[in-house]
Order: sequence, then C-alpha cells, then structure tokens
Amino acid sequence: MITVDALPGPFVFDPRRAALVMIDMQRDFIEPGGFGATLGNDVSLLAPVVPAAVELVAWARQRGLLIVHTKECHRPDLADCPSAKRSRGLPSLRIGDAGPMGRILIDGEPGADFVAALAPQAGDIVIRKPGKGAFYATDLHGILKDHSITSLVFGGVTTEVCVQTTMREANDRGYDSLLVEEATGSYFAQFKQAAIEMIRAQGGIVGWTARLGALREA
Ligand code: C5J
Repeated sequence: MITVDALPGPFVFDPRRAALVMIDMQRDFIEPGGFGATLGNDVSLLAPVVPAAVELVAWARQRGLLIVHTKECHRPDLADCPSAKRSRGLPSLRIGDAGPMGRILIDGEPGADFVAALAPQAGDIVIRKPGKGAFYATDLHGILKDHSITSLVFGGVTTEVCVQTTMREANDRGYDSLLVEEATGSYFAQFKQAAIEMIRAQGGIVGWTARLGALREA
C-alpha cells in the first residue's frame, strides 16, 4: 500500500488497483490558437502544469499504476457536439471551425492531440470524451472495472471544469480520488484554489488533494 500525506487526511491506496487519470492535456487548451484561446483565455497560465504533469506520469509509471489520458474532442461531423455547446458564448472560432492547429476540438486534428511532453505510451489508455466529465459517453468506467481499479489519482486541465467534473463523476461511482495540486491548472487562479478546497471540504466530500512533493515522499 502507498500512503500519501494529503488533505483532509492520508490517501492510502494499492498501486495495483489505482490509475492515474490525466485530464485533457491537449494543445487545444495549453497552446495558442486552440479552443482555450478562442474563448479569450491566456493559455500561457497553463504552461507550468506541463512539467508537473510529466513528473506525475513518471511517478505513476514507476509505481505500476494504469495510466489513462483523456481528450475532450468531437467527431469530425460534430454529431456528438450538442448545439448548445457549440453555440455558447462569443469565441473567436467555434468547435469544428478551422484554426491554426486544425479544426477546433476535433478528434484527429493537431490541436486536439496531447502536448508533446505528455504523449501516451504503449499500454496507456486513451479516452476520447465529448463532455466535460470523462465518464459521460465513454468506456472509462468499464475499463477501470476490468482492471479492478478502485483508486484514482488526477492531474490535468482545467481544474474547475473537466478535472472537477470527472472527480465528481468518479466519486458517485465509488472511486477514491486524489488531485495533485501542481499537476492541475486553470485559466483562473481563484477557481483552481476554490475547486481544490471544494474537493477536500467536509471530510473529503469529493476526494483528497496533495502536493507533488507528498507523492515523491510517499
Ligand atoms: C474546458 C476542460 N475547460 N478540459 N475543458 O472546457 O476543462
């Protein structure tokens, strides 16, 4: 068993029954010209997440955790993109429009791919998801069950949108979840902080949070 010094208390898990879920570390969210930028966000704010996420993936590989990478993306024909999602707000480009990294948030386009430092390796699981939560309209729960996974370690972007949504979905499905603070990020520092506090409040109502250093020492 591995014990991580976490909040609101120790996070104890069996690495053979744990998976790292790295949420949406895609060029569309982290690099200029993608989905995040079209919404008016300063994507450079997410740059520090990349080296921390790389360290978290290496940590998880070394301990034998199953590695899962999710990507928020849609079919080229947009059949899995609700019109409410596509039409919302005033982005400079909408989902499916052609941008500097190909069509925005479309599976197979360069922008929807993972940042180079976090490219999946052989044996990793890749989940394509049309929603914010990684359990919605995907095979994730079945795959985790097939691997007898009961504990999840999370990193990725953005903290208060796809990461928190997926942690809440995981919580309702019976998983124990830990969010690693440096390995997640938001375009809004205050939303990241609020999400971290919401997750671990009330005795860990959604799960646990820990610093990367605590995992190194675990
Ligand atoms: C967003 C995500 N923020 N991956 N997606 O739209 O958090």
